[in-house]
Amino acid sequence: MNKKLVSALLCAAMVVAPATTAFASAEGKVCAIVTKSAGNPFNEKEAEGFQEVIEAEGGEAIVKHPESATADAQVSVIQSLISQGVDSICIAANDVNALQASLEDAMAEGIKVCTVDSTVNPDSRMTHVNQAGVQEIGQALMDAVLDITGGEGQWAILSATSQAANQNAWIEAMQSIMESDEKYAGLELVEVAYGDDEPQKSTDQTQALLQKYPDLKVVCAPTTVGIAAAAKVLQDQGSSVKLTGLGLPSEMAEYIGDDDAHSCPYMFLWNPIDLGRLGAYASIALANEEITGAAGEKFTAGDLGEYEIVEASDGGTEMILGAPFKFDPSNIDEWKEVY
Ligand code: RAM
Repeated sequence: MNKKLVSALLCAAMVVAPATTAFASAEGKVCAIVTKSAGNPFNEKEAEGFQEVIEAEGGEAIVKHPESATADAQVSVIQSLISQGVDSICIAANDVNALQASLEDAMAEGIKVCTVDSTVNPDSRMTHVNQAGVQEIGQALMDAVLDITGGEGQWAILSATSQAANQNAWIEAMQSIMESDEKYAGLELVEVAYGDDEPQKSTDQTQALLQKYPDLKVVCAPTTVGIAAAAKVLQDQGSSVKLTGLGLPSEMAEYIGDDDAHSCPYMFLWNPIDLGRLGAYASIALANEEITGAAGEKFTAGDLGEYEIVEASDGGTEMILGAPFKFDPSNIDEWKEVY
């Protein structure tokens, strides 16, 4: 009898074994991604990577692009996801603090919450999937401004929304880098303008900057929507003002060049599809309780490899996809086909 029981248990263990080794699978899980807003190709690519991984791992992916890049629009999406009883929410937040009550409600219901791209305060998330280190992005952009201005003169920032945690963190990093070293002393940041990640508003804001500051040398737009709008304004007008920032190669290829005919000598970004993929793997690992979001935990993100959760500068935790990548005339044609 005992022998039979033992062999039955062994058989059961063998049947169960593949399921446990495939512990990272999303089978039976409903995993949601909430982006900043609809109509932004960066967000669409991020969601595409997320959906691909969740579905490949056997789960159900829900993709939500709120109509506008506001916290209110995201709160109502979060509330409906809570009532649907999803297993996880991965969100690119439009505000650091305004989502706290709804994300805490979600976590109280057992829904695993992580942020991607743009984070919330540490109490409102389990961990953050960051595209690159804040300091690294700030440094790359600040050095680009220094280089493209020729070391001195006026420059302006064209950002996304004034509440965007990611853009605000990068802008703060740029400002503190600028103040920390004498080599930036000749640079004057004249304004931080906000195009709200809307093409028309970003276009209007660029035109306003050109009118207000006739001596402006460089615009730095740390947003893919802003940089694409500004590139078109500057290039169409044959302006001598140059542009850098964070842009999608597919949208920026026609504006990248070293001569007067092109508005942007070079810019940076990371792979938004991989960012969504990493968000999906993190969501699956959280939903399976393989990780809790604590610093020091490690997990395997499919073919992206192993990631470690580390302390973030806001007191919460994060994982970092990689370093920002530079796009210039030498590589833009190759990358414009990819994302
Ligand atoms: C825009 C969004 C996004 C940001 C990129 C660089 O598409 O604001 O949050 O990461 O730019």
